[in-house]
Amino acid sequence: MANTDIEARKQELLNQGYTEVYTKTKVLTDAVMHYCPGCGHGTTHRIVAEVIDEMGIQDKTVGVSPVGCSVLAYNYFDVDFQEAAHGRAPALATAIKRLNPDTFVFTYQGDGDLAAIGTAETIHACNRGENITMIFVNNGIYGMTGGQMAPTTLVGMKSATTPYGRRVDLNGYPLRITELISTLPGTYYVTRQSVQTPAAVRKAKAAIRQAFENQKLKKGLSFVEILSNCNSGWKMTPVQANKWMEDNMMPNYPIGDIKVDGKLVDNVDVARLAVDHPLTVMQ
Ligand SMILES: Cc1ncc(C[n+]2csc(CCOP(=O)(O)OP(=O)(O)O)c2C)c(N)n1
Ligand code: SF4
Ligand SMILES: [Mg+2]
Repeated sequence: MANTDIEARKQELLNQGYTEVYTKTKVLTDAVMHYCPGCGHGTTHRIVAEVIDEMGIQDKTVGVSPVGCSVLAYNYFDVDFQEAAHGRAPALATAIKRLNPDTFVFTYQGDGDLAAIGTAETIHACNRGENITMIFVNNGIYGMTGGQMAPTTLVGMKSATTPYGRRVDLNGYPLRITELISTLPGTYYVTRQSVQTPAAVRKAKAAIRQAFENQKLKKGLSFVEILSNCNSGWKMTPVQANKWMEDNMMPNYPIGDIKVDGKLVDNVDVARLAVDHPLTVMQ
C-alpha cells in the first residue's frame, strides 16, 4: 500500500470513530522498507527509532549503516547517517564521535558485517571503549547475498555454502563475538536480546535505551546484540523461523545481559559459553 493510501485509510477509520492507539515514530521516514515480511530488521529499526524519539535526540544522532540487508538503513531513519564500507562501521563511528563528542552515534550491523569482515574494527572499537552504541543483528547467516554461512552459523545448520550443515572439522566453531567482546575492559554494557514476540521487543527496546543512556553519561561502549530470523535465507515462513530461532539459536546464544555497568553479570559463565555448542539440525 502506498503511503497516501495508508493515510487515506487511516482518516477513513478515524472518521468512523476509531481511535489511533499505535503510531509510527517520526524518527522513521515514510520510505517503504525493503525487508522480507517477518524479518527482525524492521522491528529493530522501529525500536531504535522510538528510543531516539523518546530521548529527544533526533537532531543530535548520527547512525552508521553497514553492508548487508540493512545497507539502506540511512533511508529509513530520519537522522544523519553515514554509510560504511563492509565491516568498518565501528571505525567510522569512532571518527564521527571523536570529532563531534556531543552527538549520539550508533552503528547498525549484521553478523557477516560485524563478526566476519569487520571483526578487527569491532574488537578494537570495543577494546578502546569508544563512547558509542553498537547494534548487532545476528541472524546466523549472510542474508543479503543469498544465505551463505556466517561466523555465527550454528553447528549442523544448513546454509548456501554448508548445504549438509556446518561441520566443526571443516568450518570451525560458531563465533560468539558478544561473549568475546564482553571480556574486553572497554565495554561497559553488553547484552543479547531478541525481537520475535511483543515481550521480547519490549526488553530489547529497554536494552537499546540503556545503551543510549550510557552514551549520554559518557560511560564507554554499549553493545546490544539482537537475535533475529532470516526467514528467506533459512527458507522458512516467518512463524517457522521465529520458532526455529527460539529452539536452536537461543540455546547457543542465550538471551540476557552479559555485562552491566562495566562488570560481567554474576550468573553468566562466559568461559562455558566459549566451549559449549549444542548441535542444531535444520528441520
Ligand atoms: C568488501 C565486501 N566484501 C563482500 C561483500 C559482499 N557482501 C555484501 S553483504 C554481505 C554479508 C551480509 O551479511 P550480514 O552482515 O549478516 O547481514 P544480513 O544481510 O544477514 O542482515 C557480504 C559478504 C561486499 N559488499 N563488500
Ligand atoms: S533476506 Fe533475511 S535478513 Fe534480509 S530482509 Fe530477508 S529475511 Fe531479512
Ligand atoms: Mg546476517
